[in-house]
Amino acid sequence: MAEDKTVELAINTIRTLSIDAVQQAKSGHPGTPMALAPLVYTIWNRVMRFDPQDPIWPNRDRFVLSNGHASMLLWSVLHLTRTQAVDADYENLGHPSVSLDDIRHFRQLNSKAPGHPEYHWVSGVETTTGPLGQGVATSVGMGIAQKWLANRYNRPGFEIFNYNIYAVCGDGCMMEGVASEAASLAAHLGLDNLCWIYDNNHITIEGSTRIAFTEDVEARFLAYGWNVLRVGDANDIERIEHALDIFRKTKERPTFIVLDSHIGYGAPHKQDTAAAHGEPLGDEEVRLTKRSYGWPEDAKFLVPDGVYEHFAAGIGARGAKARQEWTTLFAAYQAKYPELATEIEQMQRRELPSGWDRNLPVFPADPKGIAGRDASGKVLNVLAQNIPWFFGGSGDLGPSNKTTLTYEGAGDFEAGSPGGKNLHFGIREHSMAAIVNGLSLSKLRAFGATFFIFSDYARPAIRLSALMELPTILVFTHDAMGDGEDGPTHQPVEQLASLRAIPGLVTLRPADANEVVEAYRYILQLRHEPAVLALSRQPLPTLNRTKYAPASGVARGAYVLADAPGGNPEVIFIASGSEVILAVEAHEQLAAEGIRSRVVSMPSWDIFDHQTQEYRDSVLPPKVTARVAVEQASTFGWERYVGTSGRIIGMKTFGASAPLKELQRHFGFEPDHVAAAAKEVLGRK
Ligand SMILES: Cc1ncc(C[n+]2csc(CCOP(=O)(O)OP(=O)(O)O)c2C)c(N)n1
Ligand SMILES: [Mg+2]
Repeated sequence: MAEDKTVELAINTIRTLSIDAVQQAKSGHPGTPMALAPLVYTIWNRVMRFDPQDPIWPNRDRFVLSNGHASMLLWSVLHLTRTQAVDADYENLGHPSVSLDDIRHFRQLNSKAPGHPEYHWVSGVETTTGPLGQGVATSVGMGIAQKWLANRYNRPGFEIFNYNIYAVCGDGCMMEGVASEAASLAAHLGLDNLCWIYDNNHITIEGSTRIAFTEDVEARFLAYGWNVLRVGDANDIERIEHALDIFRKTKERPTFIVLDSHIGYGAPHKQDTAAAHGEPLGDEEVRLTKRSYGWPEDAKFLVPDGVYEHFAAGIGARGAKARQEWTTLFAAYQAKYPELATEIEQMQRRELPSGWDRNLPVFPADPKGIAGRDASGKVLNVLAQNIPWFFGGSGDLGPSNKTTLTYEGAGDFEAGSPGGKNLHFGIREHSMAAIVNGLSLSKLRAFGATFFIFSDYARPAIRLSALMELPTILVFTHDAMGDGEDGPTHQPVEQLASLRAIPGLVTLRPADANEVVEAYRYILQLRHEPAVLALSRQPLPTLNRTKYAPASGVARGAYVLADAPGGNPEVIFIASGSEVILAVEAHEQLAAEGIRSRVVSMPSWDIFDHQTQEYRDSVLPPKVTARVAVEQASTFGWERYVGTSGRIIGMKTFGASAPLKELQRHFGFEPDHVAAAAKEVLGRK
């Protein structure tokens, strides 16, 4: 009985902390934490193997709050379990991740209880959520990661990786397409380490789900091939625990638990209404709600005696024991399998193994050249052999993206072969990018691939990689009008500008095969930034690097590729990707006419912008204002480099369906046109 009382007290503490925090902030979402407190209590205190003392222990179970608006659930439980804070260097900081003071300052600047769960800002958050559907989709990447890690590292008697992933979601997540994509793949891959719990409360912001969402969600998940369970009362923690137990015993299928709940549970006037979703309850309703819980009506941010101790005795004790057992096991593993243990440690710290860049190709000068995607394919195959935990795949475009790992033993990742290094995402670009995030959050080095135009289908998850500071890699091919006849639906125009606008995302568009190699060399060394590669479909001449500057300049974002005599140009060409060769040809033409020009290859704006002022001025001397930028993409933003008196040869419309040569002529991507633009800015027409 006393135990029951404490359980109730613990659950009501989660509820009332959530209510008080939202009320104090005058903003936030109280209703769902009130309804799901028993669920979160059960997962955390009874089931999860998670040690609050070490929230980054590699074999911990993962908890994802996909309905991120219910963040107060997470702040409450991280606080009550006294989960510790860890910094970006993976050091334990010796203080709690979320203090009661943080909760009092919910949604205020610098509080560790922000509006939505933010990985990297709050220890114990496994992934950033808020854009609905992302959390569950990301959890599929975590499930794939666990399978891959177990396959590579577990040995008889050494279950180094056997963790599970719990993801909580709501009607919004269920409506979002990205969740459907991910659910379909999760079942195909038989991810029995994955459990989604669906908060079936029939309420979203506009009211009852009757207005827009009347499908049979259970039938849908059955059809995907999930193990579908139902708990009819969100307050019945025994049934919840039982369902979670069935999940852990179910093999070869992910589990989907439908949980019938009442949003705003216990609020006499707001329960089961949309008003409970995203508004403070109001002082009077707060009092009445607390009365219904048997809580002191005027107490605020109250953690009753015994509640911290109750969590310490539950998840605290269970988690500490599990971690200590694992640590002992890992020490024995280290003695027996030192090389594998070293890999695990390097991976956890996002380090690269020694020799990671050996055998990277060097491409000889060749006027015919090689396509960016082909050079990329060669590099990927070398890197995947040098770095065991580097792998990925495409959204059904492997043969076009040239991302297939073809070396002996690379293999396909499938339910029956979880050690394969070729992932097949199917035609699901959005969830592909979210899954790559999940793999990266699990410390694997992962890439996804598709046509550049379909980066738009992946963009929300790419944005989250940047927000989370994850070193993910997206390989986008067919970066401009190279696929000519496919026409404007397949020709990217605004994609480069739009990706360049994402803070912290490294965007690279290499000019030839050796720039592709250097781009990968740069990207692989990133630990906290995602990168996007835009690669050509068509062959690009491989520049003669004895005549022109070495491709290692890529690491500075932009570099002087060809210069005027004495480094004293009258006019500067700036170009990226397939247009660099146009600038080089224009430069040679002008030289023959006695006009002094410089060619700057600029594969990456963001890398260049992070160089010293001195370096940037040496590449683009401020006194040389005659400048021409050439890029087969939206002209948007190039003014920053060419200034008000420069010229931009780019796209102001969509493309068209025609052979590439004709398109290049039509849109002005020809050396003569580029040279003429230079004369124009010099006033020498
Ligand atoms: C992609 C996306 N679209 C819209 C929103 C805005 N939004 C936040 S919560 C919400 C309603 C969610 O309903 P549900 O998942 O059922 O949550 P509940 O109110 O039941 O907790 C919406 C539309 C969002 N966060 N993400
Ligand atoms: Mg709902």
